[in-house]
Amino acid sequence: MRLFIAVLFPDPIVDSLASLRDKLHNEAVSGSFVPRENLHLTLSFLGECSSSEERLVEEVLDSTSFKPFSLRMDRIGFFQRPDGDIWWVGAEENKELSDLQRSISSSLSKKGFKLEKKRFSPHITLARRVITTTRAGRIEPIETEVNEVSLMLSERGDGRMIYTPLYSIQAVCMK
Ligand code: 2AM
Repeated sequence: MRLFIAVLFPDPIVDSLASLRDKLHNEAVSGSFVPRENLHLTLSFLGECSSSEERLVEEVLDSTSFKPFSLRMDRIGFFQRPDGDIWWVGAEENKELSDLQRSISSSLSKKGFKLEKKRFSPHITLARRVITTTRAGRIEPIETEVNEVSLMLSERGDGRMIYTPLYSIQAVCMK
């Protein structure tokens, strides 16, 4: 099974992301646009895992503790690709998010997972293989609170990706 760890968003935030995706879609010549239910921010991509590895990931999440924090998405941009670019909404520099991502990655590495060494660049992918004249830039900020992290199953079905939450941890509120 193919797994990744992600932050999912409440409906009103997904609505804002989906409307940015729709605007991009309207302006684009072509592209593959992420379905509304698949919009998420990846913290760690694990790739193909066995059931015992899945349990190890759950242990890692169980041992991860974080307080709720706010996250602000403030720009739209793209990663250049030869077959059309990957367009995303980017999050502002955020120490809580980076610390959370680092803590999960380091616990996964200690359990033997080989993770990609790429620098963490928090983003929500809106579309892939995009050909457009849209320009990258600032957006009306979208602000949300992160209080849950989910282990996600990624499957291909009916010609599209289906993402299913398998396990989640909640932020710990401390008074
Ligand atoms: P992306 O949105 O930038 O493509 C599920 O595939 C999630 O894992 C996506 O959010 C994807 O990021 C992320 N991911 C990171 N590395 C990946 C890889 N090597 N292959 C597929 N997905 C990857």
